[in-house]
Amino acid sequence: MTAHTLRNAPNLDPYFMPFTANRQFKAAPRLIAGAEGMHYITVDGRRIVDGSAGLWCVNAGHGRQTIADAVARQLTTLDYAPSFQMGHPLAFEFAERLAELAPPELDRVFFTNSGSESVDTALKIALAYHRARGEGTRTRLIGRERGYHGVGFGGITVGGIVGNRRVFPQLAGADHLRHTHDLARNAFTRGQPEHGAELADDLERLVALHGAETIAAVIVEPMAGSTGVLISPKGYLERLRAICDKHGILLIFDEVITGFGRLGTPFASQFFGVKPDLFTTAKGITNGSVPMGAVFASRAIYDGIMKGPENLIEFAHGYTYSGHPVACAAGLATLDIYAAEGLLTRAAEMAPYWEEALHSLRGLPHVIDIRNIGLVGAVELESRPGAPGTRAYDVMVDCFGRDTLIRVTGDIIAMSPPLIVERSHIDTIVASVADALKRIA
Ligand code: PXG
Repeated sequence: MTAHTLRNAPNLDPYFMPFTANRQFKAAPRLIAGAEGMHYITVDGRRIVDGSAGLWCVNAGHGRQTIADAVARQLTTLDYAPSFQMGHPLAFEFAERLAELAPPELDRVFFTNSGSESVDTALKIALAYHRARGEGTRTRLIGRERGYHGVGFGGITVGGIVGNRRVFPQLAGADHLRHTHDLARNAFTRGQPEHGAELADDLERLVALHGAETIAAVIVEPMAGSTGVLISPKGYLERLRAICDKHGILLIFDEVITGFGRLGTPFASQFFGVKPDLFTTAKGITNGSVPMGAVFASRAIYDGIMKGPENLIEFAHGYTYSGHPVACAAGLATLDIYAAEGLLTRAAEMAPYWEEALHSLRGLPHVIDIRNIGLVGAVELESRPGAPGTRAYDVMVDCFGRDTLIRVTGDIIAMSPPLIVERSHIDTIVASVADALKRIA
C-alpha cells in the first residue's frame, strides 16, 4: 500500500452512512480521496470518470479554482451573518443573479441549505400563500408515485418512494398522482415519451375526490431523477398546469436535479415551456461545493404573502444558514463559471452525441429500456428473478472498479455527467457500462 492509501484508510465503524447499505459498504468500501475536472481519484490513486456529477450536483466539474478562491476570501471577510431581521449584501446580490436566470416573474428567491429544505420551504410557502388570501382550507399537498422530494417530513409526505415512506409517519391529507413510467408504450424513447399526457388527469380525479378547496399544491419533478430518470411525457406538464389553473392549485416543480443546466436550459421549466408557481433548487446552485438551496416563488405568491402589519414577520420560516455568506460566495462564483463557459445551455449541444452513445447500448444483455434527455440518461435492466436491484448494483461496482462512476436505483442505471463533459468522456462512460453489461450475469 502507498502512504496515500494508508492516510485514507480510516476506521469505518463510527460513521452511520446516509442512504447506504452500511454493512455491505463497510465490508468492501469505495473511497474517494480527490477530484479534478471530470474525474474522481480513489484512495488507491485510480482516476474514475464522474458519470453522475457527484450526486447530480457538480455541473461545472470538480476542483474549480475560482469557487475555492471565493470561498476562502469570504471566510476571512464575513464568515457568517445572521439572516433574521439582518442581511448582508452578498445574499441580495446572489438572489438578483439567480432571478435573472429564472422565467419572468418567477424571481423571488428564498434561501435554504439543501434540496430537502427547499421542498419543505416551497410546500410551506404554498400553504402560507393560500392562508394569506383567505383560503386556509387549502392544506392538502399532492405528490406523485415514484417522486423524490428529499427526506424532510413534507418531502416524504409528497414523495412516492415506498422505502423512504414506510417507516415514518407523514403529514395528514396528502395524496398522489400515478407515476408516468410506462415501458410497454414508451420503451427506448429518445427525449420525451409520446404516451402518458392523460395521466395528468389524475389531478382532476383527486379534485373530484377531495374538493379543490382542500388542495394547496401539486409538486412534481419535471424529470424524476432519483427513481431512474422518468421523463415527463409530451403534453403532460402542460395538462397539469391547465388543471392547476382551473382549480386554483399551485404547481411546484422540484428542480433540485434539473436546475442549473441539466437539460440544456437554466431550468427545466424553460426546457418544457411550462411555468410553475414555485420551484425548488439546490445541488448545482453552488456546483455542489457548499451546501445550499433556493426556492423561487412567483411575484404573485410573494406579494400575496406580504400582507398584514409591516412590523410583523410575514412568513415564519427560515434557517440559521439561509443565505450563508460562504454559500452565496460559492454560488456567485459558480454562476460566473456557468456564464463564462456557457454551461447552462451546453447540455443542449452535447445531447445528440450523448443520445447516440447511450442508445448504442441497445441489444446488450438484460437491457429493457434506454432513455435520455439533456445530459441525463438511463439504462433499465431486467431484474434477476427474486433479487431486484442486484444486477444494476453489480454493474455499478464493476464500472467503479474500472474507470467510471455511475448511479443505480433499483435495476436502473442513471448517468448525468458534469456539463463540461467531452465526447471522449462520454465514450468512456458508455464503453464502461457496455463492458460491465457483457460481464455481469
Ligand atoms: N428533490 C429532488 C428532486 C432531489 O433529486 C432532493 C429533493 C433532496 O435534496 P437534498 O439536498 O436534501 O439531498 C433531491 C435529492 C440519486 C440521488 O442518486 C438524488 C438525490 C440525492 C442523492 C442521490 O438519484 N436527490
